[in-house]
Amino acid sequence: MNREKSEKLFIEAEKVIPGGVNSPVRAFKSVDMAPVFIDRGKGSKIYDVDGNEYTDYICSWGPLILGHASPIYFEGIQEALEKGTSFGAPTAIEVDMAKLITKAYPSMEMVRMVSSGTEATMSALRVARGFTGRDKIIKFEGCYHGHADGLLVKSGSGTLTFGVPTSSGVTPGTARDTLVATYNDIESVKALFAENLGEIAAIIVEPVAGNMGVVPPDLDFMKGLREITKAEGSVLIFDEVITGFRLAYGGAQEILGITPDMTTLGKIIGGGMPVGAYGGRRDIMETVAPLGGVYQAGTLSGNPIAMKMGMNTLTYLRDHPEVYTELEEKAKLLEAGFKENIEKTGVKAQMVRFKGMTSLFFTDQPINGYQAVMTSDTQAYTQYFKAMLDAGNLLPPAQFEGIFLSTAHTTEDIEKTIEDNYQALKSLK
Ligand code: HOZ
Repeated sequence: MNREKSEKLFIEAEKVIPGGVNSPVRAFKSVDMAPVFIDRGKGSKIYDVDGNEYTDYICSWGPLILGHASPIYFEGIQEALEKGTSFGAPTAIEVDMAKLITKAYPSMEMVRMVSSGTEATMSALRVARGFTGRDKIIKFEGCYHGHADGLLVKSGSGTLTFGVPTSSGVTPGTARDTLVATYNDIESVKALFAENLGEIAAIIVEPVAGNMGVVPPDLDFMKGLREITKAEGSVLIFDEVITGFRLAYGGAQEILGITPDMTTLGKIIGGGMPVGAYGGRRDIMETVAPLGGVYQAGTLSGNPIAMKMGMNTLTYLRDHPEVYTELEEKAKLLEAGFKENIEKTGVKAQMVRFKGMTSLFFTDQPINGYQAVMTSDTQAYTQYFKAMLDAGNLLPPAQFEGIFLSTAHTTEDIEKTIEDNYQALKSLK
């Protein structure tokens, strides 16, 4: 495949943008090649600037649940643009959005819109600290909650890929308040509570881990988190930036049957525009300014164009619950095909699926947490990624990320990807 224009653009980009990209994983560094620069997308397909077509399994890292450039996202957008793009004053659609979210997530009695998932998690933690009057938080090794200082400690996603799970530039003082436990291991959480009695403001967790690749939760572990936070007066925060409106309309909390105190959302709720949200119990959210003393603000928070794209997506999902069975069926098809190929080729790999979320790890270890994930052979992933790209499949350019599907992915798309997967796995031997 000729990717000359992408390669040239990358050389130019590297001169003026750190690493040539505006978000590290996009640099394709861990798969040892120049990134593809995108021109456009339509449905399940994405086209690079050289005119190559790929079936897209990144889907903007989650937001595009209806595929690329679906007319559903754009309904009424022209009229909205003509009214004006930003007012710095409240608009009616923000009330509609808040009503829709609080109805879909009954644990969120009040919600505040922000402009990214990072802002949502950062703000939720500030609120949890303000509410409890405590400083420390617990997160899990390999879980990623955006790039706020206190959350870049033993983090996931790009930080795993680039070997910097704890970022430089995070002060020891900040890092000290972030305690790190082991995902799916409730004993590690109990030990931290025992050592820090009365000091822990919150636990923040991806209820289905998606940022070290997909790691399904152990239900008893998740229940354990609910019990211990309740008993200790700490706030349980579900980071549903990836899982919210993706696993089910009501997110992972609906599927697991666990009610967190606070939830963070992003990605799908913006329909492809930069949007995040945090919310939770009324008594907790009433601490947010101007009602309470926890300050959080934003010029583009609740932006009317972003709200319109988000509402278009969410109302579609609300009115078409079959989307979720459809996505799960597609993920099952991918899972079955990849598993058969692993068996046939004898490559050491694990295909993991939770509802509509999947990951392929190059390891012989069953995937039950961070330790198992980290046994993956990233060299094998690199080779595999390149073979899949050349065959017309855009996968996440890093081992420790999830595969994203959309309603636009057809059975034919997936069947072709399964065949390409077979050839790619075979070429690894
Ligand atoms: N943090 C995202 C992956 N989990 C990557 C975001 C992006 O590069 O667009």
